[in-house]
Amino acid sequence: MAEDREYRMTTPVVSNPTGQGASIRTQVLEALLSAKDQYVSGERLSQAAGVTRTAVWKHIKALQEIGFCFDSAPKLGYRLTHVPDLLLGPLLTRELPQGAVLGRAVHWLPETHSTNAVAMDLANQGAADGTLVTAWEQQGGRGRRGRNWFSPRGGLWMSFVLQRPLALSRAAELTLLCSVAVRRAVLASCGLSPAIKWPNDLLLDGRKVCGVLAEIRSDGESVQHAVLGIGLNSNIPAESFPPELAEVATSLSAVLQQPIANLPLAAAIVSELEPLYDDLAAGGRGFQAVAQEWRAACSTLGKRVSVQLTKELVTGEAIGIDDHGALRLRLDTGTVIDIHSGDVLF
Ligand code: BT5
Repeated sequence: MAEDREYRMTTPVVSNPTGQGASIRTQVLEALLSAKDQYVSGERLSQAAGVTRTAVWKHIKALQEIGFCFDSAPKLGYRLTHVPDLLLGPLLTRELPQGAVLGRAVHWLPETHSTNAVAMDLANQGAADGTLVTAWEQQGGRGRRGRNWFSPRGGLWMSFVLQRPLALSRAAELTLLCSVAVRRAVLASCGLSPAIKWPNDLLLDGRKVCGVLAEIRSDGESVQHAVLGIGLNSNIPAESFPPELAEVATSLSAVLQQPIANLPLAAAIVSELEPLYDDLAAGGRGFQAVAQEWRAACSTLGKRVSVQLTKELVTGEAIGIDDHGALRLRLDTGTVIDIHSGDVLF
């Protein structure tokens, strides 16, 4: 029974994405997917997954609970007739470019507190570079500075474990590169062109559609490992945002007035992010290489803005961004300051 717990809807918080249940589910699913629309016998499934036929049946039931549909026939076994648009490893991997590092291991959780928290645990345990944690919904999705991230079913909630060595001075570029990657993916997949608000917001019609949260573990000089979290409101009906977000948040489906397929969108994000991460981790140009594109999309530059720092609010003109992503602000006194972390208020 233990293996079923991982994807039972009523399970409160799943903290073991690498558990046995997940790997059996992957094997059962892969055997069914590779048979295309042919039947696979219970016997073959039980051999493929190394479990009893009763255990296979339980996994089939659990897969049904999350939206898979099957035909089953007494002598023939099971045949997949419908695959849900969920970021499960066997489904996402099929969409990824061959040899992609990002997403080479995928842990999908029906519900969790925060994919960033799970990914950081895995990173601390030595999970491979590129390991991806995704969830159907998060109960404690987190933003920067302890803020909450509203994460119901329908959105893309993804956190990558990044293990390649990186100088601490370059860590801020991760967020900026990620915004560029998501923006490109949204443009290619949905034809929408979000604006970038420094440092980590993507906006559509002035409302936030995506946020990025990079968290790092560092020895003071270099990044030991990082978790790069992406929260993209793909399929969230406008009316389901809570009152405090109703005026400031939006989703791709709300703007386009049609559902969005999450699997190809997630694959597009990975395809865009991979070369940018490669370049940064190899000590390449990093943010500099995409700075022009970033600036062209940025809604912060050239504006008079107030920036909330940890302890004070500063106001001035946003005149630029440096090579590592700091926001350059000309204060009303004429002094120019570089801001590494803060919240822009228009
Ligand atoms: C962010 O923080 O924008 C980073 C959000 C990162 C979320 C992802 S989801 C996958 C991964 N796992 C996690 O636990 N987190 C990451 P920040 O700039 O601090 O913005 C937070 C603010 O955005 C909140 O205070 C709200 O005002 C607003 N907000 C919360 N949920 C939102 C949503 N779904 N859509 C738009 N705005 C939202």
